[in-house]
Amino acid sequence: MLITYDYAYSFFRVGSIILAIHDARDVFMEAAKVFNILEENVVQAMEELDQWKEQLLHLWSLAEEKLRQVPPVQLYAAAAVLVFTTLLLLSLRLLKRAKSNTIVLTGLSGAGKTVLFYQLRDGSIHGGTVTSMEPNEETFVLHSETTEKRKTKPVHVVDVPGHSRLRPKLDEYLPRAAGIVFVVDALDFLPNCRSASEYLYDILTKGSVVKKKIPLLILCNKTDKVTAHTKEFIRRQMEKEIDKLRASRSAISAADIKNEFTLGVPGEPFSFTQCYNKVTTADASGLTGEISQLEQFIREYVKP
Ligand SMILES: Nc1nc2c(ncn2[C@@H]2O[C@H](COP(=O)(O)OP(=O)(O)O)[C@@H](O)[C@H]2O)c(=O)[nH]1
Ligand SMILES: [Mg+2]
Repeated sequence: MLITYDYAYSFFRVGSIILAIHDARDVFMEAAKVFNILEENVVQAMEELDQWKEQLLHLWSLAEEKLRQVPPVQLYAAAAVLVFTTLLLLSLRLLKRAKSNTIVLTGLSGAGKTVLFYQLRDGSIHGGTVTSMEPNEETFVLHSETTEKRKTKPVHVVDVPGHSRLRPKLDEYLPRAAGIVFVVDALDFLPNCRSASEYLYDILTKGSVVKKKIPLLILCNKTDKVTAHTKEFIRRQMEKEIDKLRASRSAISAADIKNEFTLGVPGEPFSFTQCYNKVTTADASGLTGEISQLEQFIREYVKP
């Protein structure tokens, strides 16, 4: 872009400004070196500094002269392009470094995490599922995006088994997560409501989740079956269950401070809207591949 502009607005003039700015920068680099010498020999350094000052002034007058020859419009255009490109490059670099692309799939065993993992990766389920005892993790471009022409950013998906012995594993992944997907079995929901709510409560009160405000999606899976509960029902039931948990947990917390944060507003019935992080609900069917709401959540927090 800089080169195009340069060419459009007579190459050598703008080029000479950049050269002048570049040379002026060298002076600062040298000044930094001079600072080192300063510690050993102050007097000598002062002399050198004076020399550099002279050269700087000379360069400045040179640059001023050159700048005066260039029409103001060209000057502004060149300056604007320079500032704009620098800012753009800087912000791109910062964004790249800061953004995580990890999505953590969690929830009780049998909720359908592993099936969802394969649907996201392959768009199909490998011949049946195995009861995994190790977290399944991989970085890939979502299957539904593999046919797109434009380049998309790969997502690092971790499927952490819900087995209670493996729950400490979750602590390794949560701090790095861009988003958490809490998978709930909508078919067999009621018998598991309490344990699912306890698990969710533990996640929502973790310091790493609260401080970083990691968004969480409650994904009601297995909606291909007509007897599956609705996401509204599941949300309400879990809110009620967490409300009960809140009372019992705060009663024992004096002896066993396990949860780093408390949830909700004291004296008010618990609602997910009171959470520090954003909690939303969605439907899915890992079995039939209806995972568009899940993919939407992923792409909201892991930009393509
Ligand atoms: N009907 C139905 N069954 C599902 C669905 N997703 C998973 N299952 C079944 O639920 C069981 C547990 O799935 P799995 O992915 O292993 O659960 P995980 O323990 O959370 O990883 C398997 O028998 C799957 O076939 C779904 O969307 N619909
Ligand atoms: Mg699994």
